[in-house]
Amino acid sequence: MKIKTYIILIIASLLLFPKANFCQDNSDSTKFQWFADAKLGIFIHWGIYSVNGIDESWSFYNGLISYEDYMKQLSGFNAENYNPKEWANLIKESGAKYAVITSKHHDGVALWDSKFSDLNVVKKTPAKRDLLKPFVKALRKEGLKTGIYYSLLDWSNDDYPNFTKEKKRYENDSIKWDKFVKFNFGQITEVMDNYNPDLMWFDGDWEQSAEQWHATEIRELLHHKNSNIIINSRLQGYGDYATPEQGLPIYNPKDKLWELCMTMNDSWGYQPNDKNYKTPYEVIRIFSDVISMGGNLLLDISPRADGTIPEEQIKVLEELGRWNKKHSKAIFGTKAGIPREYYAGPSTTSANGKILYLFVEGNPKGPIMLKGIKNKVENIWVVGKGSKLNYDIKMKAWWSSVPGIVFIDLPANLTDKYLSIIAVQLEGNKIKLHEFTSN
Ligand code: H79
Repeated sequence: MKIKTYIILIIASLLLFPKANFCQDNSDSTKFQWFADAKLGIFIHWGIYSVNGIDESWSFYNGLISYEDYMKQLSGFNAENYNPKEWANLIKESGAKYAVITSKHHDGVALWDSKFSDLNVVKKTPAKRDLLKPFVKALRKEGLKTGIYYSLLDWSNDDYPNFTKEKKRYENDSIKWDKFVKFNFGQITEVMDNYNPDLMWFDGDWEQSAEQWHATEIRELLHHKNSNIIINSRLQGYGDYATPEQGLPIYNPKDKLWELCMTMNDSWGYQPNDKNYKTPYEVIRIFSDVISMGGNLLLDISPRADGTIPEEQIKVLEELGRWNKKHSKAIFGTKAGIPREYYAGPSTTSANGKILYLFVEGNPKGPIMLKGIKNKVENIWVVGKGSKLNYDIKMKAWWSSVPGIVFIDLPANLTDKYLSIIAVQLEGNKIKLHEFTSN
């Protein structure tokens, strides 16, 4: 092929695939290790919307309340019972390895004393202090990683084009837009300088393009401040990991880092009328599916305006913590499990590839079935309990390469209150799956 043809091909491919979906640099995998091992993070939506108990920012955007009335909530946001040490301790006890807190939602109300806008809790609410600083300190003391949520869009800022669903401030005004971009860079820099987060969780990117946000420069700024920072996907293609919201993937989104963010009821912020809480079992069952597919769960809590956490949410975190503690080996630091064709339930594999963890729902009447595993079984036991289990290998024909079916006997007293986990130790250090086409 002539050089000219090569050049044309390269240019054509650059035009067709202008950027990778994610910017994650795989050569730097150690940087992402803590995140891949963490499995559970706690999301915190705390803002003035907790005063009336209404939708965070969206309530005025969608016209459920006027902007003026929404902002009246500023006077009720007092944080008078806020105990960041207790928050961090509760998060630690849940088994989570990181937390992500809203520093500023789409309503533009910052939880720190921003030089770039007076619309912050220090200047405009009776809380009168930086609410992020003591929490970040408490997280670090507990050995937890710090994530900061920051909304790229700001519906309160006069230089930002969008105000509500019905009303835009302007269509094309490059002077105003440039002012807004400067403001955004100012606040992002403040967040980085004040809290040096391990993880930056952007939101609201959908309203503008990567070019308009100056996404590459935002990414560079973050890396300049902290070369180890991890960035979620909501930077118009310039983040590190996928961020599904409220939607549990059906199939394993293989070969990429991902994190499902999910509410405990149906609201991100505190809404006392919303009683549609997932039960501890449901949360644990969803969490099991997430880690079975190699992802993380970012589970939301929503403190009240005074800084207390609703009892229903504390209960879920405590139950989750109890279950995580008992089964920690099968959860933290593991990798995705095997496909459902091999075991009809969630599963994970140990980092060294020697142990397969099978999650057992309910109280099965008979033995559980594992098929298509070529490795020899060395040992089987109940995680968190230690009791060894008997098993039979059936259908193993000496002349066939098809592995036998492993039937594992479960004791009557097996069941955890939520999900039990069975460890299957295998020979070798890599699980070898048989492809079931034919023998
Ligand atoms: O902070 C919480 C929510 O307030 C915020 N993200 C979580 C963590 C959030 N809510 N909705 N969304 C993010 C996604 C919004 C999508 C929509 Fe649209 C915006 C639906 C309609 C307008 C994007 C643009 C999808 C369709 C058009």
